Amino acid sequence: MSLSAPSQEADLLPGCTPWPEEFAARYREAGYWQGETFGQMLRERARRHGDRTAVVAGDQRWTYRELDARADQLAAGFKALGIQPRDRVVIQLPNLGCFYEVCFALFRLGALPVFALPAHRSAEISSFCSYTEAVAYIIADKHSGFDYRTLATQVHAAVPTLKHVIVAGDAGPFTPLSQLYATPVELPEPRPSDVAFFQLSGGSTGVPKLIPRTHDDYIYSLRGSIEICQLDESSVYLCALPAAHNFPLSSPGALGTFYAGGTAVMALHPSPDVAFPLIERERVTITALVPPLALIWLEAAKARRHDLSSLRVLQVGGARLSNEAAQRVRPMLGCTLQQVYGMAEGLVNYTRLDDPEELVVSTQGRPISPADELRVVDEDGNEVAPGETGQLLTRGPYTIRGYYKAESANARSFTADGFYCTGDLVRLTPEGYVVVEGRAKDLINRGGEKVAAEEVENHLLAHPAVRDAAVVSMPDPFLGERSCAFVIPREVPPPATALTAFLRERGLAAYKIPDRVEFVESFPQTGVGKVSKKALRETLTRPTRTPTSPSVS
Ligand code: OOB
Repeated sequence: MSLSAPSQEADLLPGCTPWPEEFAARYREAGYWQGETFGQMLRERARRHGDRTAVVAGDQRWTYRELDARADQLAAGFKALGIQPRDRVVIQLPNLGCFYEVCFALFRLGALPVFALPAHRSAEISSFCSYTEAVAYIIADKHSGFDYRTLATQVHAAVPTLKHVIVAGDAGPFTPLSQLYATPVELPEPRPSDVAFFQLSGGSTGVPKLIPRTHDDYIYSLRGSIEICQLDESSVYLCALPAAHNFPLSSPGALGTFYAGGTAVMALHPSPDVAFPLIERERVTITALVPPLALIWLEAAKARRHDLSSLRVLQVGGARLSNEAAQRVRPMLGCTLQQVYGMAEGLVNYTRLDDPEELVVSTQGRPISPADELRVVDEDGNEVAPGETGQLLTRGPYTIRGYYKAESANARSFTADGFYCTGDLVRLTPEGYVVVEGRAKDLINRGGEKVAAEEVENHLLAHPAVRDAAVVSMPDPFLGERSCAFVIPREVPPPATALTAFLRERGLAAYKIPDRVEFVESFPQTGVGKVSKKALRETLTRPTRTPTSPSVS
């Protein structure tokens, strides 16, 4: 445990914003940052819980000792390929058993995973790889009917820094992951205060922003989460959401489960068909879902074909869960609901497991840490009266101070005194619990999947028949929100399907393709002459496209 680390400023990865020295010192002194790295954490768990099962994936099971050894072997293999400390490596893997081996191998090497989601396509992946100057891209061969090697061929051609494509499964022309398990080598220990990996921001700008998380800050969020969610070595966590997302990774997620010495079970798909038999077989105790999936699980549980009695906690977050659905969790699934309101930038709020029903059903919880600072402000940045709704600003020991290499976005997303502007409209209850009331940021929350309006608008504007585009949310009973693109055509409007096909061809992830397209002659304006998205939203009455299920895989 190192209490007196030298100035972070000098050490942190260039392009990242350090916590001011005064705050860093305070967080160390309070014991939040304990100077531990992920590599050490796994080593220590392997020593303490060597024979316990760490990961279950399909028919494969790895003990802590095996996970530890495999991470060492893979770190040696990555090093032999030429991957260096601080090199960025984009990971796009479905919920396979090798997911955590790859992560821990890179953590040990000090190389930095960039966590992409399986739903991302060439537009997103090329942008992450070029933005971070990634040297390697790690994929599965195929998943959910999609061949990631084809995507990798495109990305490889487009990004000059990318030296290696590493494939779990049939590698085709690329490097097979299976051949990289080499004899372990000595590796220098990364600094706990340095960046460990990048999460992606749901973001509201044209280009997705990258969130640098340090060993110190992320491990603190794990410790806090484990305590709140009461995990220990008997806990069995089902990873049903995409493993790379912050929620199933760390709230408390699989990494929290490892910290506690429990078992993480991978579900390749979050549907009840896949998840329920796993809950029964592995005696799962806790899992995490986004609201539309929780609705599907509640329906499926009526059939009572599987024994779900081991499940103690169902966490729901990523988007607002209706009070009505919240009330059905215990009667239908026989477990405690925990609402989770978090963000990859840091702050995570949980309802507590012993909270009264009223708070669990109607709030999104309270922060992990006593050191989390929350301010609710009006449009001028002044604090609102207690209980009033305003934008949530936050700062604390596991909330970043800036995005990676994004000076102008940082000037907008962070206040001068380092508060992150969440873009969420919230109110605080007298107990200090957060209720999410809406959003000030230009984003569509499609059942937990975040769609930045500007990103989709920029792609639409690239179509020769489009003069202007504005993407807005429309309410949806299942996903909470879907997206609608209002388009001003240059002359004759193209068929809506031609526009959506165009977006797909540009390599945009399926969940970002507008659910509905409306052609208009002009956009309504606000008083200051900006497009009034509020007025556009109000013109929407009924959905026209057949609803699709959420693409969470
Ligand atoms: C989680 O993280 P992100 O980074 O994908 O998205 C963060 C945003 C929040 O700013 C908020 O707008 C929305 O997602 N959100 C919720 C919510 N949880 C997240 N809105 C309403 N109710 C909720 N319960 O989504 C995330 C990260 C860690 C844990 C859980 C969720």
